[in-house]
Amino acid sequence: MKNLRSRLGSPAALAALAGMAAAAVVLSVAELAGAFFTARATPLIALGSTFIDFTPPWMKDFAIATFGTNDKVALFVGMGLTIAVLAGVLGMVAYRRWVLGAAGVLLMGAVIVASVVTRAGVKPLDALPTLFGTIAGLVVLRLLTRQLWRIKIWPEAPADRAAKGTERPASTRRAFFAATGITAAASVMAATGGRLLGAARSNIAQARQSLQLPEPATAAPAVPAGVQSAAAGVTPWITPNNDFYRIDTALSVPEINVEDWELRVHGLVEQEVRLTFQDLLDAELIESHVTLTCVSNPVGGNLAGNAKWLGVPLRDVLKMARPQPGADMVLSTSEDGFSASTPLEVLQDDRDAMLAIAMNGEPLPLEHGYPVRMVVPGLYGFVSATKWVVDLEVTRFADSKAYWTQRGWSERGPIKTMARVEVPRSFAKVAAGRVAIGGTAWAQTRGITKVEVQIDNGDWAEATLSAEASVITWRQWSFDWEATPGPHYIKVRATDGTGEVQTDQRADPVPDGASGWQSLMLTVE
Ligand SMILES: Nc1nc2c(c(=O)[nH]1)N[C@H]1C(S)=C(S)[C@@H](COP(=O)(O)O)O[C@H]1N2
Ligand SMILES: [Mo]
Repeated sequence: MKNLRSRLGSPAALAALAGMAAAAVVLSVAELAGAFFTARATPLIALGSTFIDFTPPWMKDFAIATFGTNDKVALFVGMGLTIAVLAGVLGMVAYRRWVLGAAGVLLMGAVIVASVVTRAGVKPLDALPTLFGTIAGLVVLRLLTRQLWRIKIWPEAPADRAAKGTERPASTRRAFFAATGITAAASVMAATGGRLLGAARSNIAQARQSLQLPEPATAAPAVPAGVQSAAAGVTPWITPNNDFYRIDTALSVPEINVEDWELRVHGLVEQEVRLTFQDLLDAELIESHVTLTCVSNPVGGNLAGNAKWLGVPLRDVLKMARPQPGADMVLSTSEDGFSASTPLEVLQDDRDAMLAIAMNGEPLPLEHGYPVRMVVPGLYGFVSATKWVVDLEVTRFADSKAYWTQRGWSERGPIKTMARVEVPRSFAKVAAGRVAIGGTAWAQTRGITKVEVQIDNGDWAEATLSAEASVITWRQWSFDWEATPGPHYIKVRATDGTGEVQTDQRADPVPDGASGWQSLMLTVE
């Protein structure tokens, strides 16, 4: 106990603490100043985004498999720990050799600035918050290490420092802890203040609220009765916006004013086209139910959602631009630098690919692409569903690579046929007797014509399909099972509209989507 206490109070430990306090100052001052600059330019957001951009496919896969849609929280926790360790080391170095420590802090500042200014849509001036933060952090580190030097109870204190200390009033550990505590509290206040100020200065959420949506020229076909699974507890057929899965590389959601939004359609086209948001409002809008699916969705996973989208058909936009012969791909790019490669013909056929401006009767939620995103039936999101879209380049697969393709994922991504069990849950304990099994299946653009359930490696039995709204939406199912006590294994598979049975070949999400049959174990009591 005494040993631990003396260790925690050792100069090295206190110097490490000083380093962490200084790092908190760097980050919080940058956060406070950052309220007046582009949101993506604060150190944590910029560093995290740079890290994401260097994420190899296996790591993205691992992060989503392990943390699901909490992958961003996990990233921030990991970054926080890394920064704390680095800052601790720098604090110890600065205590022994100030010049070296200061150089280390400046180097870290430079790394952050580099990561800030290389973000898409960030201006050079956006480096200022990091500069302010680094200077403030240096000052605080200097003050705290000086104070440490003036605590003269350690024989191992650097000799020259101890001598210097005699010129000034000696300090105590207690005073040092007070100073660090005040620094930490001030940092928390500055960071919170920066957050609140940033939110208050941004009026995007309000602008979204007051946006008036036009009526579609072509309303969505009525959803037939009975699309919902007969089994209680299956996911709602329409996914409420708040429950819709969110997958993107954006650590800070792009904030785009509809007045500033513009879409440029260019590349291999006869006529370059520029569209404003008002142009979209004035266009002939369509409305369509479309199920989106993420390529990272594991077998049985929940990275899929179904919504009613309102937007301008992409075939109309492309008609205005008139693609040249030889073009076979459209590279869509978001305001924050993400891109997706979509086959040109998919955007020209009659499948309701669109520039969407509304989701389930509301303007797009900020996290789902406000003000404009792409929605393309039949393709995984990473090659089609660009949120915050601002640029369409008509090009060729041979000439351009999209964001995830550059990182080892496929260049094309048609959605694979998938059946999912939602009730009962895997490893559930259920009572013997009638058990309602139920779930959702999808094979967008082909449709689902059959779902089968297999109990304990017995014969495949047909489930009851719920009504089909269209081939571009998911389809629910249910199955009544007379459950007998004991452990049981359930497997499920779907057949698509072309008659093809879902493959039992297991594949990982990388590079073009998971496959295989979901299988789960239940205990009947
Ligand atoms: N700008 C941008 N758009 C993006 C992404 C992204 O990282 N950035 N991710 C894509 C992926 S991988 C998927 S699965 C869908 C998810 O859309 P959602 O978050 O609205 O469900 O968005 C797509 N559009
Ligand atoms: Mo995705």
